Parts: sequence; C-alpha cells; structure tokens
Amino acid sequence: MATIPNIVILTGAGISAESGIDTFRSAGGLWESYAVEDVATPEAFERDPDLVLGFYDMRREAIQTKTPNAAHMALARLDREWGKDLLIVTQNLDDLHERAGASRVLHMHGEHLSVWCTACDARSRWKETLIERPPCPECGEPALRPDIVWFGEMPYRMDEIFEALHEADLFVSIGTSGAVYPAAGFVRNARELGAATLELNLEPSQGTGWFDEARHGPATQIVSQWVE
Ligand code: BV8
Repeated sequence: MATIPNIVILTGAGISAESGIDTFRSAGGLWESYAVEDVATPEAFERDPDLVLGFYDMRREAIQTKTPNAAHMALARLDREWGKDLLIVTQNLDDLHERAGASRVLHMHGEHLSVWCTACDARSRWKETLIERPPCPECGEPALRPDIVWFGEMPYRMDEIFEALHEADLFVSIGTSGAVYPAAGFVRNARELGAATLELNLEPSQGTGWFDEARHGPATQIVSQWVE
C-alpha cells in the first residue's frame, strides 16, 4: 500500500481571486493602484500612517464581504479527511480557508482580522477601521496597527513552517506568483529535503521551473481536480 504522504500546501492571493479578492500582481491587481513601498512597509506606516491604515481598512472591509470558493472548499475537505500531517501555509490575510472549514492553517503574513498594539504588544481580533486611532482593547493606547507582515519584517512562525517542510513528502504551491520571499523559496527547500513538488496556478509562476509538475488553470477547477 502506498504510504500516505505528509503534505505542505502554500497558498497565495490566486486561490482567493475567484472569491473576488484582488490579487497583487495579476492584471488589475492591488499593486497596480498602490506602490508596495508606499503602503506595505514599516517606513510607509511611519511616513504616512493615514494612507497605510486607510489601505488596510479598505481591504479588511472588502474581505468580510467575500466567501470561500470551490478551491478553498476542496482544501478544507482534504484537511478534514487527510489522516497524515497536512499544513496549509497561506500568504493571504483573508480567513477563507478557515471559513471553508480548514483547521490546519498558518498565516505567515498575518491576518486581516488581527491588530497589534505598538504600545503594549498585545494582539486583538478586530473587524472595524483603524483610521480613527481607536484605543487598544488591552491598554487603551491609540497605538493599533494591522497585524500584518510588511516588507522587511519577519514572517510569522517560520520555525513551524520549516519543521513541516522537513516532514513533507509532498509540497503543493497554489495561486502564488513566486515573487515574495521567503515563501517563494519553499519549493527549493522542499526539493532539497526530498519532497515531490506540484504547482497549481493560473499561469507559470516565477518559480515554475523548480516544480516536478505544474498544472495551470483557475484554482476552482485545478485544485478541485487535484483533491479528487
Ligand atoms: C523578509 C502582507 C527578512 C502585506 C506581504 C531580493 C531578493 C529576495 C528577497 C528580497 C529581495 N529584496 C527584498 C527581499 C525581501 C522581501 C521580498 O521578497 N521582496 C520581493 C518583492 C523581492 N521579503 C520580505 O521583506 C519578507 N520579509 O524577508 O524579512 C528579515 C530577516 C530577519 C529579520 C527581519 C526580517 C516579508 C514579505 C511579506 C510582505 N508582505 N503581504 C499585504 O498583504 O498587504 S507580501 C504580499 O505578496 C502578499 O502577502 C501576497 O500574498 C504576497 C505574494 O503575492 P501572491 O500571493 O503570490 O500574489 P500575486 O498577486 O503576486 O500572485 C497571484 C498569483 O495567482 C499569480 O501568479 C496569478 O497568476 C495567480 N492567479 C490569479 N488568479 C488565479 C490565480 N491562480 C489560480 N486561479 C486563479 N483564479
């Protein structure tokens, strides 16, 4: 009997595209309207907090109106039914994996419904806007920022991710352009550690040559087909 593989799945903005959430670098993506250094860096937040807080307020509000698509549902089914280790490492801020029913999800770039107090360091769940500088639920200081990993900041729980890559027999990358590190390097880590590698994306990513196999098409089709 073929041994059941341990699986690590990396997802990016492309898996949520068909739910109506803007990607970053596809046509009409977010970064076409915003220069990333203007909104997704600590320096940008220092320089123009209203621009940055307004950008994330807009995205936090938009995400709450969206729903999981067939690709999220297929991965959630796999997560529920897979008897071995399985970890969904997502670069996405949205909670569509969780709302589809997945439980083994790790947000390496943070979550849109989380805020971080730069005064007391507490993290809190948050659905409202930040532009009015509301008081921190823990310490009352008007010092809340999005709990999101900006460029130049260390992604979250990297040790857990590398532990999972060590154990992985299969690494699957879904809906990511392979433009941002360290996530874009995981396929090479996985290969070096002996895992098989599969890319499921609308089009070849920047790292497509590192994958053993690549299937291209909309996630709602190719992810559902792969899970079947
Ligand atoms: C760090 C949060 C170090 C904000 C994000 C030079 C070389 C290597 C690295 C660097 C370098 N210069 C600088 C760096 C480091 C930098 C980096 O990688 N820069 C890049 C631009 C070169 N990385 C960092 O700064 C990281 N931190 O390195 O820290 C450190 C060390 C010690 C101590 C302290 C620090 C932090 C990176 C995290 C930045 N934050 N997001 C926000 O979301 O607003 S990154 C941002 O890009 C999002 O998280 C997003 O998820 C991520 C990646 O984008 P994708 O998800 O791939 O989305 P994209 O639009 O690009 O692609 C979508 C894909 O889907 C496309 O391929 C498309 O074809 C496909 N698609 C579209 N529709 C569909 C579809 N697929 C299927 N179906 C569809 N329907």
